[in-house]
Amino acid sequence: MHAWPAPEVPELPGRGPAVRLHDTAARALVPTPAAGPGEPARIYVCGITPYDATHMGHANTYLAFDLIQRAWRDAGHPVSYVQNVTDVDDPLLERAVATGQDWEALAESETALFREDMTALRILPPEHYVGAVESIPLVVDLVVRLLEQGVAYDVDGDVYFSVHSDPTFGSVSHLDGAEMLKTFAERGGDPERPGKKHQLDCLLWMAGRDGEPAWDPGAAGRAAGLRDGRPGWHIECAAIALEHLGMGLDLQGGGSDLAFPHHEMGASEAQVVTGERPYAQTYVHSGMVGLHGEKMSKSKGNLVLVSKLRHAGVDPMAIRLALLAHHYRADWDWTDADLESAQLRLARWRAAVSRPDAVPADDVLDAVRERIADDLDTPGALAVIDAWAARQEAADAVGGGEDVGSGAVERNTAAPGQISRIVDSLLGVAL
Ligand code: 5CA
Ligand code: ZN
Repeated sequence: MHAWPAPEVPELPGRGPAVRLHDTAARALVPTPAAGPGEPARIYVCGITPYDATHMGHANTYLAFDLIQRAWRDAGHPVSYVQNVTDVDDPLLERAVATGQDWEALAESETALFREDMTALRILPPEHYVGAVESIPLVVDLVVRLLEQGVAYDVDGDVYFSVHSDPTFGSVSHLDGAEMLKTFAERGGDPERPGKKHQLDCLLWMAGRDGEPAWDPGAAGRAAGLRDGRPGWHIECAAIALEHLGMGLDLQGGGSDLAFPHHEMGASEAQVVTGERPYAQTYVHSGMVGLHGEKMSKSKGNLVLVSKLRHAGVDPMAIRLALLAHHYRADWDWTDADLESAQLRLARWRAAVSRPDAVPADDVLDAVRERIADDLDTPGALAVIDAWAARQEAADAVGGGEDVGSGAVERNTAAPGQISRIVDSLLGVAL
């Protein structure tokens, strides 16, 4: 699958500090990537299930992982970035049936819209953008190996993974047994299915259902007893990440709704199949964006869509700034006021950088770098630029600065460009 065009990321002078992020598994801030400057950083971020358009929650999540990569690059790390598209799964097939569309056409058109939204928001694209359907041979290979290891089993033609074959199962999300069961049932799991060895065991391979697409598992798959079918959800991401990044990747990312079961189970599958650990060195989760007190979700339909705002003429950079005003791990509700204050801020910043000279910006770069490296404190980073803009406005108020006498304010011609490059490179906002 192809991704979307990459925005330019201006190089900044010097080098940013090591980035510290909150790791869900460690329950603490940790330095990322573990390797020193110059060493590559490997990141896998869970992609969309393309049955509806990009909403503010998606945008907020992909923005968080875009900012991490900008900060890593600024700290001297080349980045390998992989993202999937869950282009076959229950919710997609159900939506296609409900709306009378062809499921493939639905997946294709929503993925195309997602690419447009990501491009408009200046989100860095993955190096490998990989669909579930095109990854079926990779999934089959892992399922066959898990069957051979005796940690997968058949239930009426479907294949399940024994999650407790991983002795560290549970160490990503730290939920207790009761919370796991409840959350598993809410997020696509089937704890009550008869024939499973343990309620939490998850689907690896689903035999084809009437009227649903199914793929031939190939000779090795058939020899292992697989019927025509399709991948389970968690193994899809494990297979794609192992193929393109390998074990011990620096960061597995997604929204906080993916910590359990998705990232917990994917990690266990990868760790058991390879016999290595950890699957990922850090697990980073963004908060949930809601609307009117409820998590924004395609299934509930309470959506503020990126494309709808764009088509109404809203500047995507204002959308980006509206999201940046919240910490990436916060859960918050989108309101019109978020967008209005972002539009004011964008106009103010643009006015401040569009003059031939401005108050010096020498201390701004270090301050923004320091805020971002501290678990992506974007509200703090915006405050640094706001303070510079306020100094600029105050300088204008004391009289244009033409004559630098007592009480007048120093200006220089480099400052507007410096600020534009910092804001572009580290925050992704084109002024
Ligand atoms: N295809 C799977 C991941 S493999 C999936 O969860 N797709 S999704 O379309 O439902 O979500 C895509 C990404 O957006 C996930 O990282 C998810 O955690 C995130 N996300 C979904 N809803 C919200 C929300 N309301 N706020 C923030 N992030 C969200
Ligand atoms: Zn995933």
